[in-house]
Amino acid sequence: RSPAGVNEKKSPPPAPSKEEGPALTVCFGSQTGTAEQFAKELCIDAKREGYNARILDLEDFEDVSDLRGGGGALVFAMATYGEGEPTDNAHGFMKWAKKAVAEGETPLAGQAFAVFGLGNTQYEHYNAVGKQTDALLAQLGGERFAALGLGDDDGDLEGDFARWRGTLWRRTKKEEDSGGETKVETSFEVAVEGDSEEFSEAAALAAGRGAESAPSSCRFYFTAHRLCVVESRELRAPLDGGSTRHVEVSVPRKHVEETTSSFYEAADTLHVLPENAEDLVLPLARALGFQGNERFAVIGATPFPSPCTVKTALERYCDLAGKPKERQLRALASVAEDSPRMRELSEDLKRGNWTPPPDSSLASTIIALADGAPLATRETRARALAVFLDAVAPRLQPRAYTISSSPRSDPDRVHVTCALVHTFEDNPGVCSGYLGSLRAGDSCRAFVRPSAFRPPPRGPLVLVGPGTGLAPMRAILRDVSVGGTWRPTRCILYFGCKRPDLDHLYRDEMETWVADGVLNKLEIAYSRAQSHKVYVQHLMQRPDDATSLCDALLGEKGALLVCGATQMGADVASAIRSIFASRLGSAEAADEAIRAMRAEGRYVQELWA
Ligand code: 2AM
Repeated sequence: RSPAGVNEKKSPPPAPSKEEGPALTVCFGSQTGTAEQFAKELCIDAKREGYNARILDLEDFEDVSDLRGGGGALVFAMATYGEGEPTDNAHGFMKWAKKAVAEGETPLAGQAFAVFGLGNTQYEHYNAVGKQTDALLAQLGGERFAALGLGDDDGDLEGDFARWRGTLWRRTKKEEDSGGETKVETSFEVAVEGDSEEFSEAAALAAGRGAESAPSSCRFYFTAHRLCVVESRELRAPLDGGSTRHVEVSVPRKHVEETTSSFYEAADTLHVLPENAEDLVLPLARALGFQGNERFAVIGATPFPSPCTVKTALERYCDLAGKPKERQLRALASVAEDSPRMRELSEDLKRGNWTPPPDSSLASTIIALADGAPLATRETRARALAVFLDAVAPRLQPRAYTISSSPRSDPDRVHVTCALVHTFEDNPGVCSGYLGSLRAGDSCRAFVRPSAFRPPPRGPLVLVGPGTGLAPMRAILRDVSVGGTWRPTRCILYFGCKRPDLDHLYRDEMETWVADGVLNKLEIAYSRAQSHKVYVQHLMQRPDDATSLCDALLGEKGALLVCGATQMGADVASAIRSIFASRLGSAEAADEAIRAMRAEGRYVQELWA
């Protein structure tokens, strides 16, 4: 997977001295927190190597002096988001870099840099941002001291990162020999009420720190709204164990009354903050030496709101569901040395004798290791908690759902259509189906992020949304049905599902749209209603469909919206290409027409792996 054509490896930045090391800045572009976590780890590595390292959230980037400050090397951890876009916090930086390159400037002349990109090979624009950053920094005059690293979240992202990270530093023999005995560094400590005299003062300080002092990647812990679930119903027949739920949550009253700014827009994403189940959190708290109801305050950083109880922190801010990683257990073992189980584990880890138990999560592994007895003592539990919260558990990330309603048709409700892979009941404690597990009367913490899924307001609209890819199409059609923002000259919908009696989502609503003239053409591909598969792209290629698609998209310059699985998106793209090629006479002309549609915002996709 290593990229072709990267420059040969140069020597790393100036050799560090142990006292006041040379400066090094680790920058990150992170959407869900993984790149940020990698950046933190790189920073810890760099300090160990003797650098005077600091972290720069690219959200805080203003101009080149932010990168030049200290004069040392730059290391970037850059995630690619959506359709090959930078993460929200990296937009400003990427814009600056592209502009400087376009103007022929070299503000980073001689600056040592290295880039690690986080991406997913399931997406068309694999690691686009990591690759772009690497190229831009070189064009700005920077000198690469390590080859571009690319991590694949569809494969082994952690492993890719570990291998790249290993090539970054020139390690001395002595440090290699120490075999990971180094003290775990954390970016904060905690004061536990009753254990520490510092608690009151720390609690007052922590309570005074709001969202603005939190890293941008977890500000949502402070700013999310508490929303009430008003409705939750199943959209599929209970025939094959699958579940797709229609969930409606309330819009905060203030936004319903203030009609000038709506709380959300059709097809935006609702980010829901999941919570871990109590029956997982309490045994974990006990494993760390707590009951759960003890209050603590974070000292020195603002990773999440505190003071809070141990139970709240484990419920809301810790991702407990991932597979346990060696690095996480090594960190925990270093602070729970009193526990014979942890000493044993530590030895096993050192000898490379440890493999994660099959089907276990981080939490269940730790609970099993504790086996009913706490891993930390009263004296060590505050440190164990700080290490667990900062160096072991990743921050729990919001789950994004495409909104399937419009503020014009549904001003006081946000609708989402969510497919559940596992139901909450099957897999208690794991949050994959958190929103779908909630019922009317429950509440959840959530916030809205704008999406790029904004078709032009006029002209013909061709909507292709099989399965839950229907969600943004429904949002737009509900808007059209009340004469909202979108007033297309006509609407064509291609929907796909397995069978009419099984998973034809919102069937009644679709029929009403047809009857009311909101939809001028509705085509449904039932993939499993006959002996061979029929998909949306097959229907689109029938001669009459191909003609009307060319008329709408080429003749009348309409927009094509595609939402659903990546493979479907790729198949639809090649169907469109061949339809256009027949009409326009060549594949080149078809490609040119597709390029023009993309450039004019008339070919919009939202695809997921
Ligand atoms: P299948 O599960 O029978 O293969 C929603 O998931 C619908 O999209 C299902 O009917 C599913 O069919 C279909 N689907 C699966 N892969 C597809 C693809 N590559 N292109 C279009 N539709 C696809």
